[in-house]
Amino acid sequence: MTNPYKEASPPLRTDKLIDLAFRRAFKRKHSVKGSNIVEIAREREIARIRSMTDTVVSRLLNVVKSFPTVDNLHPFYKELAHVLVDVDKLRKSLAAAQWAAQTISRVSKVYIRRIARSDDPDVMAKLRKEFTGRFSSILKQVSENIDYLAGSVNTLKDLPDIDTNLPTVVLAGMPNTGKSTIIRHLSSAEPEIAPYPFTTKGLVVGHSEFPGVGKVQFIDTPGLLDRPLAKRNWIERQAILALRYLGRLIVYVFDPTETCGYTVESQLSLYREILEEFEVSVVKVANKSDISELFYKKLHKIVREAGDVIEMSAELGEGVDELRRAIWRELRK
Ligand SMILES: Nc1nc2c(ncn2[C@@H]2O[C@H](COP(=O)(O)OP(=O)(O)O)[C@@H](O)[C@H]2O)c(=O)[nH]1
Ligand SMILES: [Mg+2]
Repeated sequence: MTNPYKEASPPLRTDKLIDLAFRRAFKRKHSVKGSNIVEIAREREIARIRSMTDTVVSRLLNVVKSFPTVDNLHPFYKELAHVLVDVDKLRKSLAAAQWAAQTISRVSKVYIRRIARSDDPDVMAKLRKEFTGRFSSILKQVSENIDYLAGSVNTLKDLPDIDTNLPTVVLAGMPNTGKSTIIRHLSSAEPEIAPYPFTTKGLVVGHSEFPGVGKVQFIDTPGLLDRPLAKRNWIERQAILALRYLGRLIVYVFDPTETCGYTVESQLSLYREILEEFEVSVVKVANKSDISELFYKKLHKIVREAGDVIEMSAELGEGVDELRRAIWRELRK
C-alpha cells in the first residue's frame, strides 16, 4: 500500500461550492424543449434545481467515497492520521457531508414535484428561489465540516508514499555517522526522497533484491532517528514512533571515530532509546574503519554494550557484503 490518501479528493470550500452550483445553474443556458411560456418556465426552473443539486451532491458523495476509512489503514498511516488530524472530527465531517448530499437530494425532489404541478411561472420562480435558500442553508450548516475535510485531505495527501507490503529496513544513528553513504551502497538505484511532513529532509527510500526474500525497502530518516527522543515534542515523537510500524529491522550505525561530531556515549544513549521504543531486531554497524587510528580507540565501548558489530568502511565499500548478509539473515527469520 502507498499513501492511502493520494486518491482522496478534497471538497471545495463551502462558499466556492455554492458559487459553482449557482454559476452552473444560472449562467448557463439550459436547453429546454417546452412549446409554450409555461412549459418553458417549468423546464427551466427544474433544470436549474437539478443542476445545483447534481453539482453539489456528486461532489460531496465523491469526497465521502474517496476517503479511506482510517480504521482499515496500515498502522503507519493510521498513526500519522491521528497525529495530523482529529480523526473523530474527520468522521463526523464525513457523516455531515453525506447528510448534506442526501438532504439536498431529497429537498430538490420535493421542489421539482411542486414545480411540475404548478401552472404559474411566478409561483415556479418563487419555489425555485425557496429551494436555493434551503440549498444554501443546508450547506452552510455543514460548512465547518466540509472545510475541515478539505483541510484534512490536503494535509494527509502530503504523507510519503511508502510501500507497507515490502519488508523494510530502517536506518538509525546520529548525524554524519554514514547512513546516507550506507543506504547508497545497499540500494540498487539512487534512493528517492519521500516528503515527510515532520521533517524538511523527508524520508530517503531505496530498494534492493535479496535472494529468497525479494524486494526489500530501505528507509533513512534524517532529522528523526538521529537525535535523542527524550527532547522531542509530542508530534515529533509520534511521527518518529510511527516508523516502528514500517521496519522489521533496524540498522543502527555507530561512528567510533567520533568524527561525526558526537561522542560514543551519546551514540549509545540514542541506541538505547531506540532499542526501548522499537521492539524489532537491530543489526549494529561500526562505520569508518578506514580511520583506523581513531576507530579502535573506542570500539570496545560500543561492543561492550551493544555486542557484536559489523566493522565497515562505507567510504571504501568495505564490509558492505557482510552487512547485506546480516540483513538477509534477519529478514529470513
Ligand atoms: N572516513 C570515512 N568517512 C565516511 C565513511 N562513511 C561516511 N563518511 C563520511 O561521513 C560524512 C557523513 O556521511 P553521511 O553518509 O552523509 O552520514 P549521515 O548523516 O549519517 O547520513 C560524509 O562526509 C561521508 O563522506 C567512512 O566509512 N569512512
Ligand atoms: Mg544522511
